Amino acid sequence: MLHTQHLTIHRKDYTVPDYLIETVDLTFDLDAEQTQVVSRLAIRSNHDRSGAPRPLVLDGEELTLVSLKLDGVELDADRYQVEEGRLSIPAPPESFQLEATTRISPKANSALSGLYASGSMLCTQCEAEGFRRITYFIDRPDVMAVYTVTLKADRATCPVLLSNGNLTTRGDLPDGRHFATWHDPFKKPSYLFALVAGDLVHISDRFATMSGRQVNLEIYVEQRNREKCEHALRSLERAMRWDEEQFGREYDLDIYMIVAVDDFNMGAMENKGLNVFNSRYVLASPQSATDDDYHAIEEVIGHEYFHNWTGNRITCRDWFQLSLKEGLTIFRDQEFSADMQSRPVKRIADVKSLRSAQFAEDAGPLAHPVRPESYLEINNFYSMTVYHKGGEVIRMLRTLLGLEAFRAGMDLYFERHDGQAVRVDEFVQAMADAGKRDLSQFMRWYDQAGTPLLIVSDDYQEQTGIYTLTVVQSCPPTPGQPVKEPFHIPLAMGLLDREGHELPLQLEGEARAAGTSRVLELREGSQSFRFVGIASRPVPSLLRNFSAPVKLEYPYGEGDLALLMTRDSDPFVRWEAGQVQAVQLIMGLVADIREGRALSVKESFIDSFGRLLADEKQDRGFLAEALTLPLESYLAEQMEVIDPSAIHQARELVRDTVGERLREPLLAVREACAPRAPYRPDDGLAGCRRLGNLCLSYLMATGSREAIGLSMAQFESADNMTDSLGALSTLAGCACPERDEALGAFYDRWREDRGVIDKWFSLQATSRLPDTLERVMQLLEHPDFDIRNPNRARSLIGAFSQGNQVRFHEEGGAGYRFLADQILRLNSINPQIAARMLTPFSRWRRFDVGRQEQMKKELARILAEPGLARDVYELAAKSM
Ligand code: 0A1
Ligand code: ZN
Repeated sequence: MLHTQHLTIHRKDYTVPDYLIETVDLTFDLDAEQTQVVSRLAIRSNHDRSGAPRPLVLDGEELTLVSLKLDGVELDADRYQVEEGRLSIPAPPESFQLEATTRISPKANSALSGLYASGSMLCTQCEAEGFRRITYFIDRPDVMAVYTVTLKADRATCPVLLSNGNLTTRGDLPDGRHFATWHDPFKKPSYLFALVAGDLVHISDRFATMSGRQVNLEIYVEQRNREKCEHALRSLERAMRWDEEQFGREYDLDIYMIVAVDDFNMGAMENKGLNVFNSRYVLASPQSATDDDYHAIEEVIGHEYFHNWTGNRITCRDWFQLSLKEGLTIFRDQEFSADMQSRPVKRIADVKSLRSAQFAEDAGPLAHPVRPESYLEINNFYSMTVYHKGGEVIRMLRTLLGLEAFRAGMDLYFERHDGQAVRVDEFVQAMADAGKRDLSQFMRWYDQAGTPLLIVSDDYQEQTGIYTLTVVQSCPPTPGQPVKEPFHIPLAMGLLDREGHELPLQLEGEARAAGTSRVLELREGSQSFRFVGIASRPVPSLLRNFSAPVKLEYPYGEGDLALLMTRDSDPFVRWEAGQVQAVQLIMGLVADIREGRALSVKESFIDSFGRLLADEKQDRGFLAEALTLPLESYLAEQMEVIDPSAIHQARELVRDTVGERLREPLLAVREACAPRAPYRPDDGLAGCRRLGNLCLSYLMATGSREAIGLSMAQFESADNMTDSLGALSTLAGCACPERDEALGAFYDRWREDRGVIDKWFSLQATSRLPDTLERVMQLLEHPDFDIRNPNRARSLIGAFSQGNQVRFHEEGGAGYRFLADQILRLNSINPQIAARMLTPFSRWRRFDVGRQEQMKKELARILAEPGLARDVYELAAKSM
């Protein structure tokens, strides 16, 4: 049972707010030590006043109240109550102005929620419930108001003063201070409020929207980062154009600002007209950023921009609807990235991350529906499920409706709900109306947790030419949901004959075939589909483009997989067939290791790997994905009881064997991928670099002097971070003298660059060498380690515990003790980050009894801590 001191919030308890706030006028006297906030709210009653008026209850945390006036008159102390968390006025008038003056301390705010200091600047983070740490307010997303904000600060240290909307006036004040006033004409919920003050420089450009309006685009950074914003700016322009072209959505203010801050809990925040970004998703230079960094920046810039319509113009009625904006915006940013890069490679990357992180979440004690039923701390629900499974749910809607009806559904949603705070239901209804479809069963995707399993079997009758596919769906129990109803699932598929030709797909009763790829709609526990006119037993190509977030089982033979891998028209299925082969091989070896049998890697695997490697026609980026073995974390998901060391040993054996047996082709492909010209991030060669580095990593798996020499040479000569890091990561995993030499040189070169030093910490934390934990502990003492900086904490503690399965789960439990110690340190500094670090402990049930006991012991130690933050308490208690 969960503790009573923490209140559980239930979705079913939603009621409309008793009061609404129409306008908000804020004046900030900014100072890092102590900031004064004067708030003037125009409030009106929103309940039936024929009976007694209801109390006005305002949220407020860590605020010092200086004065409170109602319609200009100071309120006597007996007319209101202040307790931790809220301020109430028992019987206010029907409509009135409330003026509250409060004091806050940005510098003391290490939780990075509300107004806080990052380096020399002041900035805010209000989602989900940070606004109440700035001033008293009805801090919920269905209270939408028009904001006018005046910022006052010291002119010398804070020349730049920014808030949402348009700048209306600015000027000087006595004592070396100055002010700026901003007005945002769009009604918005408090979580979208933002301010930034500091000594910043900006780069800018003009953007002409599709209707011809001019918009100023401005990216603000600290002086030393001025040269690193170009890519972010171009990404923003691409995102703006893309949203116009794909969704007909135009930007709506005269200015769009992005500010990069070094201390930030998440990736970035979509505040209206003033995005605040974790600097890692803004700053890039060709020498210091990898190809992946460039792509991630483009994606996150797109994500926050797309929120302007899916999140800001139409927002969430309550936080249970979070996926309304997040799932939809993830889907939009994935599509944007797919259009900017390679669509198949992007889809594969997204599926990999969904499977390794979201499927694991869905299979554990923290499993929750895309639209949860209850929470203690909403910050804990910014989860893989709400975001990425939520994105897959939108994708399924598009698959079911088709492109045209889906677009019509989006248009209808914008038309109906612009300016409103709505539920997921309103979105799905717009889709149902535009597509003329009944989506009531589809809603189960929002309400039932767990990853459905599809068991597919088939039957072929030569005499009749009928091929029958039978699909049985089920979904395992999850906390609070022992029994599941069948989902409405789009299963995209095709059939291949033995030569690999795609067969026309005609279901019994249909007049003619409908192409060679189609979407079967599953709605029942068990369903059969009868295809006619099939001349010989086909190989089914299933779940094309990963058309649903499900697990699928079909008894493929080795020949079937080889056929799909080389001949299927769908790149995802081609990639997946290779992964299934690799999983089968590695899991076979895991069994051999556990049974003490002799180990050898099947010839046929090396042969097919070699053939793929030699295939010059394949896109390089796709080939790199196809030749990458499944992650240890994904392999772990395939085991009843996870054996991290056997998984690691088996996977390493395969890598070593490939490196040994395919030495020559690996050398040749790497050579062919070697740079011919100076690096440019947009030279279209990212796939080539990935493949070259992958070849190097296979060669390095053998530990040969030759490979170490190649790695060192690449490390020393690389003119870009992708190749430098590609080499260094292999060296960081190598028990050779070059390891410390290279790590030392890298540090010396990059010590002034925070983003790169984060990578330096991560590389060491994810090294598979046996001394890694010892190293990590030493790195905690490194002068550059700062647990208060979320990126740095993640780069060491997070990377080790979430990216190094074999070393974290090492027998003896030292990794667990280390993590629990760090979580307890973080608990009092930054509860959100502390809570996110708990994930590995939530998986304890999947391990052997010894590890279970050790992990539970650490969870108990965390739970016994006095003053545990709600964020940490919720996840630790639910994990137990
Ligand atoms: N809405 C942002 C994510 C975000 C959520 C919470 C934050 O602070 C607790 C910060 C950012 C997005 O989806 O990008
Ligand atoms: Zn988002």
